[in-house]
Amino acid sequence: MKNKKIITMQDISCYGQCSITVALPVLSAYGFETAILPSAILSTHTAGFKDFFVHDLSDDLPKIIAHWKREGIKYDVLYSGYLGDNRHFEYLLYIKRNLLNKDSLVIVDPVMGDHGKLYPAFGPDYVKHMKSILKEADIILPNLTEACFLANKEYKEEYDEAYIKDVITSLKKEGAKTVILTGVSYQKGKTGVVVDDGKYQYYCHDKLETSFHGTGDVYSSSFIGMYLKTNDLFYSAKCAADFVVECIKKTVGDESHLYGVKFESILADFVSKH
Ligand code: PXL
Repeated sequence: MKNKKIITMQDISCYGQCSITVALPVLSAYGFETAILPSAILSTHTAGFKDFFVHDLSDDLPKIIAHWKREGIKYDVLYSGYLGDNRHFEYLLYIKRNLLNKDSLVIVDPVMGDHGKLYPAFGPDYVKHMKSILKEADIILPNLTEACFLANKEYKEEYDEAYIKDVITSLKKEGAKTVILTGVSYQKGKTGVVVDDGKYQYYCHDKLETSFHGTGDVYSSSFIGMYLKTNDLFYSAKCAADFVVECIKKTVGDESHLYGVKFESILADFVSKH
């Protein structure tokens, strides 16, 4: 799957190591050309910072997309993350229908929340819109919070495999095809990722005590880079989890760095070894 051209739709959080400032370096390190459709520009991400500045780009996006259409620009992979406005779902559909090459891939990270709660910018209406695009994606990459909102299931801190399988079944009823569900923990000190493309597989790894913002974006971007490189779903899901763990290890202990993970210094080495 070499030479695939990616378009990623998500915000630019100028500071904070998430969304586009993570996706671009990670996907470049895997060797993939990545264009951006920035949904909004924020001074920082919205979790953990107060009084952040937001400039919504919803009115501008149709002009960017229309120009691409006039130029005949096409992409092989559409990767969406934090969107931020209900209109962005229409734009995503338009790109899928008009600006993708044959045999393209649509990957949706339904970024909406964490730890059982939606992020501050989102409410039930946003969840409804996100639900409506599940059937458009080849692969979705929710964390457990997002999966529960999308599947209309109660979010639990403790659960068993039957609960996770029930959440996945409900996501599939909503139209999801391949589900990669992160943050699935069946025992203390461990967490992992479930990959379900018809076959259920689970990769379990150590859970580090400290959690950092933006690790979902590091996960999704490195999953996509690895998947485009290897075409191996489970291996890519596993490698992305290992990479996030390495990034967290690298960041723990630096009290001045609580907003994102320090992925930069270990990225090239990780990519070259896998
Ligand atoms: O990492 C997800 C994310 C991306 N972009 C913005 C966010 C968040 C999570 O809070 O606020 C603006």
